[in-house]
Amino acid sequence: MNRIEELAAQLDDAASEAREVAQIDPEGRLPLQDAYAIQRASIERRVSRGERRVGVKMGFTSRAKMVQMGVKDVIWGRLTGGMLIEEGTAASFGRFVHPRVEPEIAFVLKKPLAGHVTAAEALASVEAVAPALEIIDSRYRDFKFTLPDVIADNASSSGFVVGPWCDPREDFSNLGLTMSIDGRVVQVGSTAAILGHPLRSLVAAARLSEAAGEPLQAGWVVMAGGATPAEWLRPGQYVSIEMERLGSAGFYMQE
Ligand code: OOG
Ligand code: MG
Repeated sequence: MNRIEELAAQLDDAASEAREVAQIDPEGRLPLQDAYAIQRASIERRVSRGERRVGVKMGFTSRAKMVQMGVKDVIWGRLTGGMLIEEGTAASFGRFVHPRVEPEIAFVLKKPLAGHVTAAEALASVEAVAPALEIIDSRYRDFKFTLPDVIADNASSSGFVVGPWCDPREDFSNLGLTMSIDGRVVQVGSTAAILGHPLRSLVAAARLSEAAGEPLQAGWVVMAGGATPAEWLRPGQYVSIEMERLGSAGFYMQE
């Protein structure tokens, strides 16, 4: 096994066993290309166990998230079917290391989308948009990482919940949203916090995934990134997002 595969195995094992590991690059010296190669190899391991690639997640697309985690660059990760938590169902707390949750907006594509595209081209490829929640769960001790660390760890992706799919002709550039835990509002924001317009996140996803040789496919989901800081999750909680016009989505964190 080469070094990239070794680190991919380490992170994949940590994720599947819900076990924390030490940072792999605490000084942040690893070239980003190598960090993405580790991510790719770790997802290949999941796919070889039978998980299906279902899309892409974007990270650090809002200032709130950049400030919370101390990272300034937009990153991306790979989504598999094993990460999907059906809306309204329960996820088992034991499957996570130290999970957090954040409110997002999701796209599902009706056409492939690749390379340098305009916002209008991106919109034309969208089948539907939905309010969504992402469960992030860094595999690193204390949820602490450098940019190469978090890229290698598939951008902390661990679970995602998608609400009702809505017509993308609805103007979703600046929709108010709240995230609630056990009925109490814990975060308030807007979809405009995501790069000024969530379509810009889809434009970036099209460019980055094509550059990695894995262009966005029809049927894939793209998670645009957290609109507010993330909140810690605890067993027994019910978490929901309520988004203006698009509706709501939620899940239970089971003991
Ligand atoms: C990294 C993932 C960032 C987002 O939506 O900005 C992310 C992390 O915060 O652990 O998912
Ligand atoms: Mg996120």
